[in-house]
Amino acid sequence: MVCQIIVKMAKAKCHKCAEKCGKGKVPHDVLLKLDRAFKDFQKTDSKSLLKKYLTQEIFDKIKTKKTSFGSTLLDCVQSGFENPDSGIGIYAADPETYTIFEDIFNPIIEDYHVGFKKFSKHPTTDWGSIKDVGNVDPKGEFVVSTRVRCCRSLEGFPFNPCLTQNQYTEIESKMTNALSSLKGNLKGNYYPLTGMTKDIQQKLIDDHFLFKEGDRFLQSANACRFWPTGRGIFHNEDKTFLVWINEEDHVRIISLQKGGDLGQVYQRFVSAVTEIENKVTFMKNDRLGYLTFCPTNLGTTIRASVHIKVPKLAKDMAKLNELAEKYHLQVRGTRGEHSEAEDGIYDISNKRRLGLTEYEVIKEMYDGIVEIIKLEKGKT
Ligand code: ADP
Ligand code: DAR
Repeated sequence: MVCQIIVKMAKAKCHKCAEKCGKGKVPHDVLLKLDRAFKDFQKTDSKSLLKKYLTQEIFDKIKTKKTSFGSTLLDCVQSGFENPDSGIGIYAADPETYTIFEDIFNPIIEDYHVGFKKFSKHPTTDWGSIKDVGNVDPKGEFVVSTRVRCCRSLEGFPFNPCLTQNQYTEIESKMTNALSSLKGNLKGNYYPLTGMTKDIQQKLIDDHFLFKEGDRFLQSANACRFWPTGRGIFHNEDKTFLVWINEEDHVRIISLQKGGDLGQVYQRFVSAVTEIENKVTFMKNDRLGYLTFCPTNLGTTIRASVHIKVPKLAKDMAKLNELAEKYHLQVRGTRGEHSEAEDGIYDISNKRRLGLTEYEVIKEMYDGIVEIIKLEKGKT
């Protein structure tokens, strides 16, 4: 009952509800645009999961559906249509899209999270035995830095494409109030993008602390409206604990530091997440765990990564990616996804986030990185 009230409140605020909410049909102009865009998309050589799974049959079955927030299939797939080089190609324009458009979301979720099927259920939270998580590179020979992050969406608010300008500032003030009472090594300050000088913003981005601006995939998904209103970063004194507000998701909680001590980074991460969750209610679904804008981040929403130098393995990138696949890892460039490696530094992290507990995700990453380092050492 409470959930229905919460959804009703969110819908009432959704900017789309003015024109499209309720039981109405998908507007004729949207259907025309969808048909045209899908025909063009089918002609591309896109390798995205959207291309792999959006068959004509599924398209025809779901194109006339609409959520109670007013989101259509176009709101979910337009980024993938406009950017054929997408890896995934679809976002959840609001939380209901995971159900209303399940015919396309479910196969993509099952493929990306390797085997999370339609009737699978995400496990309950289990941080595991934190003290058993160690340093992936105790001698400091390969790992430059280690980072663990998760995504959270505030209960009662839709996702980026449905947010009003006021909702961006509401999310920002709810979060900054909650963060302002953190103590000890989590104590810090909030820095809104509004009013931040370009030099300070660029330095934070270059130092891997702040999210980049103008991501074309997010822009095509209508995720950057009213920018930079409601966007910003909270961080502690030594920038080992960061919180992003209203980038791709409502909240990203991040712990990071130099070196390979995943145990220390994870300890700080778990303390931060549990402290914040005592102050703010986040959207959690019985089957999909924590709900996020992108289906790749569902479940635990955790991405644990190292910036690592593996010059011998990196001589053959196809082989390195194959190795990563074997250990359910993913290789990104130095500045994160859709970037190249600089000075031979690769971002390697767990790929799966859904269908495992928090501890299993961290363990999967730890074991994979230890194996990668062993192979790098053994390479002639
Ligand atoms: P995410 O979705 O986890 O935020 P991105 O690929 O967008 O991932 O990366 C965001 C930022 O985090 C980028 O600047 C990237 O360089 C930085 N980053 C990721 N992993 C690490 C790491 N292990 N050490 C330092 N910075 C990192
Ligand atoms: N750029 C989109 C999203 C991929 C997953 N990364 C996220 N959610 N930041 C793509 O389809 O490539």
